[in-house]
Parts: sequence; structure tokens; C-alpha cells
Amino acid sequence: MGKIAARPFDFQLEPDKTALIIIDMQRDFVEPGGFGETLGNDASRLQAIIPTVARLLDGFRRAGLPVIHTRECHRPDLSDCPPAKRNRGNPTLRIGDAGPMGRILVSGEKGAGIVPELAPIDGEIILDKPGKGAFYATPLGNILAEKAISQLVFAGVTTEVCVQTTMREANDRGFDCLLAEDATESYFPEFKKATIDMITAQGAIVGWAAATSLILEALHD
Ligand code: TIU
Repeated sequence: MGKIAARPFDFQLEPDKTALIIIDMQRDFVEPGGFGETLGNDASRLQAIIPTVARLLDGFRRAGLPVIHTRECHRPDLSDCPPAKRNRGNPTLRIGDAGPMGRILVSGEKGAGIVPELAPIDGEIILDKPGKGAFYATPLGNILAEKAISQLVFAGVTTEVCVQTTMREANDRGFDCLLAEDATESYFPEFKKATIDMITAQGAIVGWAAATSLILEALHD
């Protein structure tokens, strides 16, 4: 029961200790005209995983397990956005500038919102984070400790940036981390592959990876 044929070896899911964390499925990253595209990316690859993330989310909801949604965004006065982050890469629009979906990556703006297909429901946690990792400058560690969570299933974008950073933060804090590999995506397919290869290498040095369908089967064994 609960055994998932994951990479690099089976992951033993313990549902009563498990939460789903969906990273940054925000319009600014997955829809045209958002922050992702201001950095020079094509958002359509990311948009394509929405139905798979929705299936995973539905499975956790039906199992009655905790769900955490993160959003990478900043206060309207940008006091939590270091100038180094705002200026990095000389983007066409900077964080805080007015874009087609409101001010780029600013909390409360349309672009910073989670895509409607994955909208959080009552009882789910929404966590705004100023960094790439979800533990930095947020109450995530305390939230998980209160719920006695020790296993995290990861989905969302982008695989090598906010997903990987958060998995590494979680791994160092003692969580078993499982990435739903078809429920995450990158603007760069080769970076997605490399990230999954590097987190699962060396005997799951950062964590495991498995298909969403296998995770859902284990949840409902
Ligand atoms: N640029 C990029 O790949 N990602 C980010 O800036 N944030 C997240 O990954 N959420």
C-alpha cells in the first residue's frame, strides 16, 4: 500500500503525513504577457500542464489531504523585492511595472493570481513568497510542522527554478520530496530533464520523481 514506482527507486507514500505543494501556477508565468514572457520565454509549454496539475489537485482534495499553493509575488511597495532581483537580466518589464495583467509579480494584481483552473478552495493554504524557494521569508516550515507533515509531493513551475529550489530547501529540512514529473514544466525542456536527473541521482540525493497517475493510484489504494 502506498508504494509508488518512482525514480530512482520506490517511494513509500504515507498519506497521513503528506501534503501537496503546487508552486507558482500563476498567470504571470503560464499565460502570455506575464513575467515569464517579459524575461523572453514562451509560456505555452507551461500552460500545457494545467490539466495534469488539476488531476493531481483533485486527487489530493478527494483524499482530504493538505494542499499548499504558492505564489511568487511582492508587496505593492516592493519592500520585499531586492533591487538585484528587480534589475536582473534587463527584462522588458521589471517586477512592479504595469504589464498587460496588472503590475508584474505584485500581490493582488491579476497576473500574480493562480490560474482559474487551479484556483484554491476554502481550507487550502495560499503562501506568498518573495524568493524562488517557498521556505525563505515565509511561515511554510511552521505550517508543515503544525500539521506533522514529513512528505511533500511537488507540482508547478518552473522545474529548475522555484520547484527545484523549494525541493532542495525541503530536503535539507528533513522532508521526503516527490516530484510529479508530468505536473511540472520549464521554459527549457532540457533544464526540466536535467533537474529531474540531478534530484534523483545519487540515490535520491534531493528526492524522487514519478508520474501523476502513479501518485494518484497510491493515494487511493
Ligand atoms: N524564470 C523562471 O524560470 N522562474 C521564475 O522566475 N519563477 C518560478 O520558477 N516560479
